[in-house]
Amino acid sequence: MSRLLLLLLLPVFLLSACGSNESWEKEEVTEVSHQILAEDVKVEWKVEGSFIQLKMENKDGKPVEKFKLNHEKLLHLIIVSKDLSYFNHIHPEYKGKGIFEIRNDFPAGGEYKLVADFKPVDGGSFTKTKWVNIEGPASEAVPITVDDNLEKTVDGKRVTLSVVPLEANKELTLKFSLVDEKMNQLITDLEPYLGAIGHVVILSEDGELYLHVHATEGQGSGPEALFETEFPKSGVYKIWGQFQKDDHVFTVSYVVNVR
Ligand SMILES: [Cu+2]
Repeated sequence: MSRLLLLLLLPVFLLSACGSNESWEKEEVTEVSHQILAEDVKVEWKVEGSFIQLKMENKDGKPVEKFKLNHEKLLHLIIVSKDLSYFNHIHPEYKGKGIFEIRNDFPAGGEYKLVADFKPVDGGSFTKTKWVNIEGPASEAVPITVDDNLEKTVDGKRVTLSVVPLEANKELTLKFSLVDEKMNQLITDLEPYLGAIGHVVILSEDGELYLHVHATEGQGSGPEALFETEFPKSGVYKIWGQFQKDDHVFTVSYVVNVR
């Protein structure tokens, strides 16, 4: 009797095992095909005078329409002049259908690098860049010189940067120490800027390498702000640190030579 039952049940077991395995495999496949890779997303850039438009498309030319909030914004746009003397960090408005728009007053004609950071739903953190030529009289290029002193004062705030170690291909920490110059006091009332203690952008001297920088989690409000990154190769880099205090965002920049 029991042998009969076993013979009857065996095919059922085999069938169900096989069936569930098949559907599991199918699920895997669908999930993989859902993931968007950076190379699958293309940005159509349109820059006319001060008007900037970005159109996010997939390989088939269809708009990529859904984005995740990343540091409180759907899209971060960094604009730098070719000599890296001009820097702006702005947030274009989402118009739907994969289109973002904003205006930016370029200070002079000439070449600028535009860097867009965004996260499509079903994708990772993507960075897309574009060199554009802005019409109009160009200003004279400011040569990039390596700072021998990483102490800068902006709007009455003295910000000292230390980078240890200042070497390529090593995980390193950027430490900004902030002092109120007038009061000669440590700044301990930094406000969160884009959901973090600050924002840091790094570009190589030629503007070609853009580094992702992450604020160390769980930091307070000063007087120190820590960030983690890694320089991909030796050379000269410009670093911009952005912080917020008294409702006002200020930017400090440094030029370093990475061994
Ligand atoms: Cu931003």
